[in-house]
Amino acid sequence: MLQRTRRQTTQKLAVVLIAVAALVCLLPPHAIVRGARNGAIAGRVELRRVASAERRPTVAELGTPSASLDVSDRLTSVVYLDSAPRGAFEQVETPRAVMDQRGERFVPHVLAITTGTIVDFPNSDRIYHNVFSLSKVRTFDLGRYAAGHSKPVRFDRAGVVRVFCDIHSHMNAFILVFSHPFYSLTDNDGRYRIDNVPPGTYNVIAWNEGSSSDARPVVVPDGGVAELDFTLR
Ligand SMILES: [Cu+2]
Repeated sequence: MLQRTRRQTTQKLAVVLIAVAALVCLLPPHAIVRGARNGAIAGRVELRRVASAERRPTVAELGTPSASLDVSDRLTSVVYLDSAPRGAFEQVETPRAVMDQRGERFVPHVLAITTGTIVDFPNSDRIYHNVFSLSKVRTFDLGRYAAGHSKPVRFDRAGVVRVFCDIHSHMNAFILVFSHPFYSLTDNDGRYRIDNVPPGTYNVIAWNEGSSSDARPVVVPDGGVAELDFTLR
């Protein structure tokens, strides 16, 4: 009688343990830390080479609509996690983004997206453009199309895609494709903020106009904000 009760208790315990194990497996890894709240990484990117970018335009450049606007374009940096926390990224729908062709410029000059995103390239100018890229991450050539028309490109691989116009050599842009959503573009003051980061240690990189900083380690506290500033030369 006593033995049977003991056996039943053992069986019950086993069932409970299996149930707990199954529950733990179902939870995303960062949720295993009991009561852990997501935090953020925030700071500023200082560009040391802005001084040279702000030089006076040459006479030849004055007639070019892009010449005066390129400076502000070049101020946008992107700060991102070198690798994402496991299981933290689930994307249900296909995201869409837009890179416009306007005033003989690509708008925005820097676009950051996640893998699987479809980018539309509308032509908002009265002249023809021919958008193309020779980047290994995604090679494409959209051909020439008139105002009011648009063509889509899907980006399935992570990396940096350089975008050009075959007709106007001064037109260029960057598309940064990430395999996770932990990135942030800087604002006019160079400030960035990456939200919803599970607590943990990460390597963070700052990027501007094709050059990157070294990966810098940062510890995101439970529900807190880790401060991290960068200087790019
Ligand atoms: Cu063009």
